[in-house]
Amino acid sequence: MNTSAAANIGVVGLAVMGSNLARNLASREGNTVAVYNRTHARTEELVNGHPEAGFVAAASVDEFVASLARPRTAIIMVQAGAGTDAVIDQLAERFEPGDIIVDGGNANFQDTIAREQRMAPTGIHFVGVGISGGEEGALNGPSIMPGGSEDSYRTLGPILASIAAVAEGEPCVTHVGTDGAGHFVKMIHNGIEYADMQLIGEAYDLLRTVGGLRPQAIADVFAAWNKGPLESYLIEITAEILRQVDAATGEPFVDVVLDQAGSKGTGVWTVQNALDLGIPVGGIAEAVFARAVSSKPAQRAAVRGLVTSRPEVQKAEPGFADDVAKALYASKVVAYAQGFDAIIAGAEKYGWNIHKDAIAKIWRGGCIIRAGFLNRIAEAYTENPDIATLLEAPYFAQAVTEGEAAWRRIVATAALSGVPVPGFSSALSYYDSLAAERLPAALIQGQRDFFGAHTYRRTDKEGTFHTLWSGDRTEIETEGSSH
Ligand code: NBP
Repeated sequence: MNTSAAANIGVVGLAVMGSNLARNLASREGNTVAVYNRTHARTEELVNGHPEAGFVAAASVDEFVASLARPRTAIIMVQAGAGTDAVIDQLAERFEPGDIIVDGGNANFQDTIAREQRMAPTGIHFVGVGISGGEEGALNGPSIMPGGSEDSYRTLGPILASIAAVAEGEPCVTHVGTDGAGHFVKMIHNGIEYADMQLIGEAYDLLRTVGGLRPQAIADVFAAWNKGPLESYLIEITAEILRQVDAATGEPFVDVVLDQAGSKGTGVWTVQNALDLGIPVGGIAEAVFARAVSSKPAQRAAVRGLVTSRPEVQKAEPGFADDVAKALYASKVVAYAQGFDAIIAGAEKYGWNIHKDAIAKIWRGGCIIRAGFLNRIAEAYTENPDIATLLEAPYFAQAVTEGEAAWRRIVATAALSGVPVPGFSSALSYYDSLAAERLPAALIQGQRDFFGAHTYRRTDKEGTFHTLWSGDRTEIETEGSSH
């Protein structure tokens, strides 16, 4: 076993993600990679399977730590939660001030903030890094979202840049912000991914149910869309999935898959945190809920059993697929606008100096939501970092305005045809809410004042007011405000 302090970087946790990341690191010029896994068989499997990588294998934590050159830098790729804490403790016992512990797993950003605080008195840097792109990304180049201190990024940055995906000549990595910023932005990335997938699912459903197209034909539509403004990895793989034929039955693959979507939790975290931050992320929330609805077979069966007739499916007018594309694009702009709003609010709350354009750029490669579209977002935020919403950026404002009539037609057609489009319709309602001259929130304020004396403000003068609803219904000005 080679345990001389020869490795400039180490990986702990050699399941699929850790193994692939270690191989990616080892394939880059100048890196010597130490590897360790709790169950040694996994280490042996990796090292024996990839002699070309020149791994420095360790059979114990002590050996692993001894094999790292100073400042020691180790990336943890174990199951998020208790496993991560166990490994942090093992490394922290042996590391020295200036050494760097990186958590590359899918940690909750609040845990990352707490872990960095716990580590701070020791002088050991703790860095939470969001890594997106699944196993393939880990091996060939993921999108990387590091948090942590500026100081640790000086050492870590070049290593991460060497393994990141490259989009238009730029590595898909940027120092997102301090402590939990990287894991926060990774969480929002996943939330946006949920929304994007749901919207694509709705577009497929409309093309099939209203458009009357077979999966193969819909695959052609998606492949054509992938050559225009909707170009993205998710649109590309959707075409491939729709083309797939089940070998056992000869049916389209999509028809033999049980229609109950699973999830691992980052979408839920995004919505929970957005709720805490007071940021409307309806597009993401509807996507999370749509998966939950799909996975309620008893409720679905109960209502299906009650329904005696479904609405007549509307006739698809010429240009229907183009309308769906426009509705998809406009809804997607809304979902991304909402995601970026959550990032902006998180940055304000947790004190992160986040560059929105840089985040859009690092999502252009390596990750699941990679798309040319992100260039437009980067441009919008570079041009004016202070826009109130992405919908205000000239490019997106024009795209949404141009697609608006189609968007409305599609949501109306879906409603009349009984095709569920929670993503499309919630995005349109969000847009209409922002665009409305007056919202019924005024009436809600009246209700709140009526039953709870919550007070209200007026449109025509400053101050806070309450109507004496159970008295003579005159208005009084009140001290302070609880509106
Ligand atoms: P898993 O999440 O399946 O975790 C398995 C690894 O954790 C094994 O190496 C296992 O060691 C180790 N481990 C556990 Br479990 N408890 C441990 C403990 N108490 N002490 C030490 N090691 C422990 O691995 P994965 O699927 O490769 O994912 C790794 C991380 O990457 C996770 O945080 C995951 O959420 C994240 N991830 C990210 C993406 C993405 O696209 N970014 C995709 C998939 C996963 P053992 O071999 O001894 O059991």
